[in-house]
Amino acid sequence: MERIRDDYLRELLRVYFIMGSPNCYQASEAVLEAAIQGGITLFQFREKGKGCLQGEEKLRLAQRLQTICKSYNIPFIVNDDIELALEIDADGVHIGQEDEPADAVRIKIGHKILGVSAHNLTEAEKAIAAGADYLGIGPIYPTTTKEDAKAAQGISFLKELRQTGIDIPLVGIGGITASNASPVIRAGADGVSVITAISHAEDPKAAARLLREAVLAGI
Ligand code: 3NM
Repeated sequence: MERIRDDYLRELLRVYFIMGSPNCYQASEAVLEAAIQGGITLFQFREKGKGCLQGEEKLRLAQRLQTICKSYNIPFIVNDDIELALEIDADGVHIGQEDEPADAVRIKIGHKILGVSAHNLTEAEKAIAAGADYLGIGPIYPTTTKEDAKAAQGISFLKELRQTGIDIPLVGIGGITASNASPVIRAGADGVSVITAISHAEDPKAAARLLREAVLAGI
């Protein structure tokens, strides 16, 4: 497997759905399948928070969701858990600043996709030097989904990164919905990552479709 090309990754980041069982009111499998049918372009398994599955149960859910992604050709990214990503041969991992350093993760995962959350220019430059394929920038808007989320920063940091000449694929995250997605794209993000906007929607398929329309309108 070769390292993913930037132009292909930019397309994958357009509508990036993140979720784990604590985020869903319905079965995670049903939510994921509906989201895919609505037009998400990438999926991240993030089994975190109150009531999250552990061990064997987490592994089984990951495998079931990965099977669904495979059947629709949607790449499957694992949040934080490098061992799980390697065990199931996921397409990539996403790590935060509190996790293992990005350069060590890059060595472990080879050419799998590596996403890193960055909150300032120093973190962004360090992640790029360590071999990140894309950066997650957030929280753009207020969010209650991530317990230790920082203060919302709006689109200013995204703009700053692009004005500095940083060209790496970027995805905005935090409180993003179909109604507020387009400024994120106009500020320089290649796509948006969402949890709640799809996982809590009564109709996750329709929610994904609306989000996709909003993003594509801004490209
Ligand atoms: N990371 P929602 S904000 C997982 O700022 C995550 O790095 C963030 O969930 C960051 O779409 C966030 O429900 C939560 O706001 C995103």
